[in-house]
Amino acid sequence: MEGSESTFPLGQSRSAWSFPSMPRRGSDLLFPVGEFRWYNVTDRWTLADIVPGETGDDANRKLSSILQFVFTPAPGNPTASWGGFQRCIERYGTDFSKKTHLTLYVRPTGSAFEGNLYIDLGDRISEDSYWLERVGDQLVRRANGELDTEDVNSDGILATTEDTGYDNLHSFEEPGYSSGSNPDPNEDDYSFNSSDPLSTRYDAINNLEGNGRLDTEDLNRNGVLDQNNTFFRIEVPLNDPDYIVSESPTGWLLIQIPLNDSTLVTVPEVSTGQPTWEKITYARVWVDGFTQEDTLEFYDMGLIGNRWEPNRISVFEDISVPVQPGESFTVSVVNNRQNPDYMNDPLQGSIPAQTRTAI
Ligand SMILES: [Ca+2]
Ligand SMILES: [Ca+2]
Ligand SMILES: [Ca+2]
Ligand SMILES: [Ca+2]
Repeated sequence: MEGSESTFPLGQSRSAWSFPSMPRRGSDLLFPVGEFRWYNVTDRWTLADIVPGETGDDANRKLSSILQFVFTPAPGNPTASWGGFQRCIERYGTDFSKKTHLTLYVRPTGSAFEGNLYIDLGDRISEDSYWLERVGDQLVRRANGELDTEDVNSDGILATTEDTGYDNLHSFEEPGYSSGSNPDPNEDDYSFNSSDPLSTRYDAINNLEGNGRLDTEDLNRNGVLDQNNTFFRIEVPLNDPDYIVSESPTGWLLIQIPLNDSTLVTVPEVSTGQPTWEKITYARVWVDGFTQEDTLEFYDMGLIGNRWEPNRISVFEDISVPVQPGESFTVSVVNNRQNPDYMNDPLQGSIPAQTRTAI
């Protein structure tokens, strides 16, 4: 039964994700947004660092797809403060009804262990994102109820004049601009230089002006700012052994959550309708509960299921032991990565075939 899982990756490329909308009902005072950034680190981890016992050909090759998320909670109310990132998975929705688990490798540091990690999945997640907007003299990270887009002529194509950030102003048009002392008044210029020191290297990597992309809040490209919420919320426990499948010496956790776990998978108050797994359009990854700046790293985040359909199992009336009330038979998938105690078929001849037990 190895290799029979089908996986839908949520994606771990920086550019696949955008600024998030507010994940809870509430005011910015009660639930203040923090500062955050996300980006790919390419020279830090190998597969063997992440997956205990990995010995394949690529085990010691550096991975290029680790998604690192740094969150700095708001100083006034750090543990209530939130941050995250979100995306459209598939603009008309994709069917997860055959999926059974959320799976991800995650590596928390510091106060992230005590924080909360959530993954929201649904047909509708508000597109009205929190971005650093000029309000009078101040720059405020907030959502404004309007569709913010660089695509001023709505043709879906990036014109050279459109790569301005959501303020629709080039830096030299922003209030207070001075080429020497204030070159980016609205603080939305993209920059990345791999030779910069780590402490500042990623500070402007999520900024939208000059990033070479046509950015828009209209993630599903339907021409409007969708503000409805109909989604499932999956709480990802970072310290509950019931859900931690493996832990590497370098601190990477493999966590799997059954989608039918009613404790961790809920429909939150902010959701206005009953979501369905048959149509998932958006994903939002977010945190709260941090007490200070800390980091979460992600690898292989996705939905898994297996190709057997539980309801197609039939009972051989004559030869089987009758199924007792409360008993059920389910088919699940094992592999040597996510089930470290599972061994492949023994070497031929080591066990007489007729005594083998099906796994
Ligand atoms: Ca907006
Ligand atoms: Ca700008
Ligand atoms: Ca842009
Ligand atoms: Ca839209």
